[in-house]
Amino acid sequence: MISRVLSAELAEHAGQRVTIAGWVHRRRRLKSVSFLVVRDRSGLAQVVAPGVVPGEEPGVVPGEETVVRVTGVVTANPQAPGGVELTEPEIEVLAEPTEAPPFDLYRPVVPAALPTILDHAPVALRHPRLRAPLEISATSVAGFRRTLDRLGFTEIHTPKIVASATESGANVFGIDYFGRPAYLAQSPQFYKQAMVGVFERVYEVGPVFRAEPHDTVRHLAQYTSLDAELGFVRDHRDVMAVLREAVAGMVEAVRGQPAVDLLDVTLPEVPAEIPAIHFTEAQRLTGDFEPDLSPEQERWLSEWAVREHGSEFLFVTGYPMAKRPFYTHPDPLREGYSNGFDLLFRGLELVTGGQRLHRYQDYLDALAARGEGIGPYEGYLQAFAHGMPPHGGFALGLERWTARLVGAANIRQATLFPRDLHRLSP
Ligand code: AMO
Repeated sequence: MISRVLSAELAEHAGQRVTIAGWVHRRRRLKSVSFLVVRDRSGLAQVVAPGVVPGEEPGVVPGEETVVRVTGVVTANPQAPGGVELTEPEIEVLAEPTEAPPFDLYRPVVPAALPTILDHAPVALRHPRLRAPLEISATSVAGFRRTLDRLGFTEIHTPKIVASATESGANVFGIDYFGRPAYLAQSPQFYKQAMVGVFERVYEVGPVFRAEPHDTVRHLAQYTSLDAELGFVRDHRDVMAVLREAVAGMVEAVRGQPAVDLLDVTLPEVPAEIPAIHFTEAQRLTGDFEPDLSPEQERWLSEWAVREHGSEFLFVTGYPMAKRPFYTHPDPLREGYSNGFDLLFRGLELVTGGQRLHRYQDYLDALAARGEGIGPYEGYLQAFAHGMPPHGGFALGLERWTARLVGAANIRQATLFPRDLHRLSP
């Protein structure tokens, strides 16, 4: 077995004969010399081969996206990536592409429009700038997990095939479950609450499904939800404090990551206390008194928070009960308003959360008030029948987070194989 050296480690092997492996990122054939840039998971390595010999087969130096193993001598060259290159190479082809890439993957900026990129995602994502948001997503999730682990949360994995809608009946995908109607989970909401009765503090990172009929730059039909739920809270403010820690942990996790530098991402500062305004105040500031905030209002409020508080994050608290799901806890001091909040980040709703009802009778009353029977909720209501502490939680949309972080205009630029109104493949 030949031990493989990664391109990022080459400099440590100066003077030695080593083997690298990866994809031909770029081939440049000149008369006197040919350059082969090999891409592996850690970056790029330059290989210098003899030039094109007249009459020789062009296939001697393999073309772009050929999978190769190259053995050569690590030689200093200040112009090469990492300051070294491989000379005197032996090149072995592991797999030859049967099709040319849809566009040149070696160009520093992607020479294609988003639909082309998405149509060719399995190969397009090999471009360092296209894969970078996904690296940032992965690290963000690691930071989320690390923070909540530190705070005594237990990670859970809940069913994605469920018997009832959790958020609203409108945007739920129905499925045929062995002849019975069922749904793809819009949220782990009911299960994360039930699990507060077991672990007190839980989180989940998983897919959720929304039959979103709108074709927008911020909605997907499947996205990754970063959910948390915790018991023994005073009210929603304890949930907001945990969310602040989770977001700060995500920012710290990505700090210094090569993908962050590559995309020139400006990381936000997470204030020790994120500014918060009441929903009615948000209405007054924006002069719009609709019972929900519009995307324009969210953008305006975000800019206001930067101006007034120097913060790219803003909590809006106390959303009207009428606009929140039945499990929402009302504000005991303000009729018609809730202990629910949203967190806005760079002009967009990033998180929804709040305090929940925790008494069994309150659930019966809330469902009755909405004209719903308890039938589909029987499993969920077990938790409350058997005693639940005051609790609350939140859900953060991972793709929205990454898109806002990297400044992507469209959420699909931060989504692996997006599912939307039109897209089911690749
Ligand atoms: P909500 O439905 O507001 O709340 O969703 C929470 C967060 O998920 C993201 N999000 C989406 N991202 C991409 N495409 C979509 N279609 C989409 N819909 C929502 C947003 C949003 O803030 N159960 C509650 C959460 C809770 O109270 O704990 C819920 O799911 O970033």
